[in-house]
Amino acid sequence: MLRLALVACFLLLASLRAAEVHFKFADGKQAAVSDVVVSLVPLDAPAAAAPAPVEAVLIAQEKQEFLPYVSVVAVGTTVNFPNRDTVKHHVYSSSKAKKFELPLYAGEAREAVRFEQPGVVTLGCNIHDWMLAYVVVVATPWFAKSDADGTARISAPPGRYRIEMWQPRLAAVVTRELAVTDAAPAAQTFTLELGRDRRIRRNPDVKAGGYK
Ligand SMILES: [Cu+2]
Repeated sequence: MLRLALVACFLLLASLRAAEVHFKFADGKQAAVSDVVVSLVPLDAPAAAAPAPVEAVLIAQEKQEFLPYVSVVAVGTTVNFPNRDTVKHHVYSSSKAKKFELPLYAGEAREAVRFEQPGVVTLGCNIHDWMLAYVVVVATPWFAKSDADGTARISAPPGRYRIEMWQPRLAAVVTRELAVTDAAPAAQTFTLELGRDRRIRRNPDVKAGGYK
């Protein structure tokens, strides 16, 4: 009992020590950039072990699109791929960080997929060429994805970190260093040089996905 109380105290103190870092991402024209995966990799040893992911993540297929387009998960996370369409999908990835295949199926996928290696995993469907999504697997518990306003928040204990940023339209991962302190939330603003959107355009009457 005492031990439990001590652990609870420790966890409380640890959470109190976390500071929230605010991120804001824009492109060269000052437009907000969504779907930026940002993670903090501690530079001061010893790095805290990533807590075991508790929830399974869902990447659905809806209106013949993956939803969401970009996901970020910690190493060891299990992802389910429910098919909510009336047509069948054949989900696959041939990325180095995770090769897998869910042969043609309807409804719930037969098996969940566990992502064990850090890296960017590109998802496709063998039937629908335009279906494209990404799972970014990170080896740190401190990560987030920017929303439509181009903002993201991460709560992390004070210390020095390497910020890693990735977005489907970035040529490579962008890194910076950051010192997280107990002081007022630090706003981090980044201008990202984006390449073209690789998604295949569908019929503009189809109001699915985020085509621009
Ligand atoms: Cu499909």
